[in-house]
Amino acid sequence: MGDTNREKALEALGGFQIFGEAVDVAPYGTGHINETFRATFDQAGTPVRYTLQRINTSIFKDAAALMENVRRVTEHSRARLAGAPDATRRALTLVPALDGGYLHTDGDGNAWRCYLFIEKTHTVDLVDSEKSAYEAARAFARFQGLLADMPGGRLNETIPDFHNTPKRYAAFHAALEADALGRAAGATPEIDFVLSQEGIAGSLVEMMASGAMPERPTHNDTKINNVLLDDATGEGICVIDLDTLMPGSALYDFGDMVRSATINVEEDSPDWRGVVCRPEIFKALADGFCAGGFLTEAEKGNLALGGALMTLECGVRFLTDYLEGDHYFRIHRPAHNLDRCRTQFALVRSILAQRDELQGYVEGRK
Ligand code: ADP
Ligand code: GN1
Ligand code: MG
Repeated sequence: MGDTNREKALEALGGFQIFGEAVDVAPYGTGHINETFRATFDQAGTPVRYTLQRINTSIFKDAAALMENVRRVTEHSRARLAGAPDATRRALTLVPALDGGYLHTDGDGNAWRCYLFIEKTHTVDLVDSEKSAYEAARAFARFQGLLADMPGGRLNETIPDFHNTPKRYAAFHAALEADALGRAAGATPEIDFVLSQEGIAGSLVEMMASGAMPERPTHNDTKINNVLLDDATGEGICVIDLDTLMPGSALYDFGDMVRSATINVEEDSPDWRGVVCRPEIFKALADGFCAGGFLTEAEKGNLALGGALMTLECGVRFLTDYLEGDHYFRIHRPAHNLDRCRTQFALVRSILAQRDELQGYVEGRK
């Protein structure tokens, strides 16, 4: 980490109601948008850890509206967990800023928030067992259950049209047309694949517009590493990364789990030619998510489609960003976004090739 980032993070910690002395601050996690740090404070001889995050406000344009969602959901979760001895491990706890709110804005206008660090948990980037997949999906289903009875009306839309796949296609077409960096010629197979799949892009938004698919408060970034798994038991105990809480579809949430968990390599692996959707992981996800007991027949009937669609959409977003010059997703090497879109498109192919079998499994469970 550059010293400047560390200094900025240390300075930002001073904006929160945390006591004791900061003894360590280091970048944490593998997210593409925000900056996450883990900070350790010495509190009268006891080390206490926190998660500090700088919100990317060029993407989340209204940090206050975002934090309002996070506050509502974390408070509601805590109320529902009341009495549980481990309630602070099962819901995120925001640390108040000095002004009593939950957002600290530094002198440069950066927006920061801070959570208690939940100890003795881990996350997985690449799922290594059916149990982890089941546990993560079960945790997201429980989270859906929590959101369902949250008072106070609709959540704020932190990124409008976030999972509107046709609009993602429109942005892709604009980027292709502009080809600002002359990168399109080097991405012909990927561009052709995107064009070949445009027929399914509108399926979910159409079902939602017709009322066939219900709108729900959803997480919208159900990447598998956004669930904390208990170190001792492997149980999915806490859903994190709440920036994209918004009204949406359960299929967005299930679909992004399929995208991030059934793949057999890391999201940015150059080995995209060997990418497959692991059916046993899909089945574990379906078991865990359906255990929530809230899905309608229309939702259950489209779980495999949701997986294909969310994976396609994410690939389209990576490719669009590549064509536009990598201004959205943080990259760590040239053509990183091109590698990312390749794994996604290979996964879409594999999901679609197995679609009947995957969906057949869900029908068999009904
Ligand atoms: P990003 O937007 O960068 O993905 P996350 O909120 O997902 O941000 O945090 C990044 C990583 O930090 C997570 O994958 C998880 O490993 C860890 N993490 C985040 N919040 C906590 C927390 N409160 N307790 C423990 N670990 C956390
Ligand atoms: C981003 O920040 P992170 O890594 O949790 C993105 C998701 C993508 C994901 C792909 C706000 O999530 O939509 O699915 O990358 N988040 C945002 O890895 O765009
Ligand atoms: Mg995350």
